[in-house]
Amino acid sequence: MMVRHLLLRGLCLGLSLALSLPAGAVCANTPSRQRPPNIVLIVVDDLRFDELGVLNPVLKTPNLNRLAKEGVRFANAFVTTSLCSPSRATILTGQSARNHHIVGNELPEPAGTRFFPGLLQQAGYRTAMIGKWHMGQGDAPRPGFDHWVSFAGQGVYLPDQGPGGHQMLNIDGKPVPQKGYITDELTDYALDWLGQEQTGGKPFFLYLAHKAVHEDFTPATRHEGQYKDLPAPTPATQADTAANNDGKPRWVRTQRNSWHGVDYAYYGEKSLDDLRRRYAETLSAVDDSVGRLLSWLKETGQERDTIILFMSDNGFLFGEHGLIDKRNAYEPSIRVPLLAYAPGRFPAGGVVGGMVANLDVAPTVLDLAGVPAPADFEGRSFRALAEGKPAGEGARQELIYEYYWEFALPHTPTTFAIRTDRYKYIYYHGVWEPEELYDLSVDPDETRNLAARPDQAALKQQLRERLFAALRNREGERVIPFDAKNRDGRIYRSRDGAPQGEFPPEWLRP
Ligand SMILES: [Ca+2]
Repeated sequence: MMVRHLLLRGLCLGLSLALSLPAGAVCANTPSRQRPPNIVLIVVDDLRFDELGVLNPVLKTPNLNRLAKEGVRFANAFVTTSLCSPSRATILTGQSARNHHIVGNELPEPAGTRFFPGLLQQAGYRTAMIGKWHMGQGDAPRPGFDHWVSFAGQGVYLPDQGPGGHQMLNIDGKPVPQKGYITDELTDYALDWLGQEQTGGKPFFLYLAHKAVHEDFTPATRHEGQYKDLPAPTPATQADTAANNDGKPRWVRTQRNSWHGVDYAYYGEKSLDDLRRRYAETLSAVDDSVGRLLSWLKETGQERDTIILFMSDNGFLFGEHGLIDKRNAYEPSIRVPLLAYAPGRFPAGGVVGGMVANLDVAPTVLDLAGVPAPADFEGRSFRALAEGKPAGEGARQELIYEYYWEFALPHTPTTFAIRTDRYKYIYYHGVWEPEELYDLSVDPDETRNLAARPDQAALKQQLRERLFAALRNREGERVIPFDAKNRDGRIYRSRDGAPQGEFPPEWLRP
C-alpha cells in the first residue's frame, strides 16, 4: 500500500494544485480498495493435485503452503482436457477444446481467438504474459498483453538445451537469449515488469505460466538431491496383477510398456524413483518463485490489493494403473491443484469441496475484476466459493472430459468422460475397448469397473446419454462425427480363436 499511497498522494497533489484545491480534498474518498484488484494467475505444468506440502508433508513447499493456509484450497478442481495446449487454451478462452479447437499440442490457435486477458486490457488493466504459451510452435506476442516473454513450444529448463545449443526467448517481439534456469528467469522477468508496473497507476494482470514441472524434470542446481532420501511410494494400482488389470481396457495394460507407462517410463532412462524425486525437486524453484512474488507484494504494500490464483494445466499419474504422465480420464490425470490467495477477500485456510474446472478460470478472473463475461464462456465463476459463500444457482455439478488421440504419442485413445460428484463414465472412441464406470464414493482409486454389470446398466445408459448430449460444439454439431453409443455392439470374440495382434517388430526394442 505504501508505494501506491505515495503514488496516489502524488497524483492527488498534482490534481489538487491543478484545480487549486487543498491537498487531500479530491482524493479523500478514493481508497485503493475501490480500484479493481491486481490479479496474478500462476499456471504450473503437469503438477499433481496432491503435490503440495499441505497434502504431502514430505514436500517442502512453504510458499505454496502459505497460499493454502492463508488462502483457499479447492479440493475438487479438474481439467476438461488433461493436456498442455488444450487446457491452457481452455484457461485463457473460457471454452472447451471442442469449441476453441486447440485439441492437441501441435495446433496454433485459430485466427481471431479471444483470450480473456484482452478483455482485462480493454477494462483498464495492464497485462503481461510471461512463460509457456504453447499454442502452436510460434513464440510471437499475442493480442491482449502489454508485455510478452515467451518461447517456442515447450521451452527448455536450461539455455544450452535449446535448438542449436542456445534457447531464445521472445520478449515483446525481439529475440533474447535465455540466460539461466527457466523458472528463476521467468520470475525475474515477472518481478521486473511488476516493478515497472507500480508507476502505471492501473491494476495489473500477470499470467505467469511456468515450464516446470513438465518432464524432463530438471531441478535448479540448488535443489539437486534435495529429496535423495524421499520415499517413493508405489500406488496400490501400479502392479501388473490380475486384480489391477481386472476391468481395465486393454490400452491401459499395453501402455505399461511405453513412453507413458511404468515399465518403460520415458524409455527407461531414469528409474521411477528418480523421476519421482526430480519431479519434486523441480517444484522447489516454483515454490521459490511464489515466495519471491509474495515478498514483492509485501514490500510494495500490495498484499491486500492482489489476488493470486495458482493451478496446474493438467494432473499427472505416477504409477496409478501402471501409467505415468496424463491424457487419460483417471483421477490423478484430471485433478489439478488450485489455490486462491487474497488476504481480506478469501477466508484463510478455507477448503472448498465444490467441483470447479479450468473452464471456470476465465469467468472467475473477469468476475474478480468486475468485467462482464462473454456469452460464449462455457464455465462459471467460482468467486463465491473462494469467498467462502455458497456456490449458488448454476454451480458446477459435473465435468465433461474430452481428449483427442495424438499421432506423436499414440498410447492413449480418444477419450470422452462424464464425472459427477459420485460417478465417472468413460468412453473410448475409435477403438475396440470396454467402457468404464466407477462409483467414486466407494472406489476413489477406480479399481472396480462397473460398466459390464447388469445392475448398473440403467445408470450407465443415463450417463452415456448425458455425455453424448454434452459433446456438441456451440454450433450443435457432434465434436467428431459419430453415433451416440446406446448399446454394447458386437463386442465378443471366441475364446478359442486367434490371440490379440502383436506390435510390428520394428517397434520392439531390446
Ligand atoms: Ca501440461
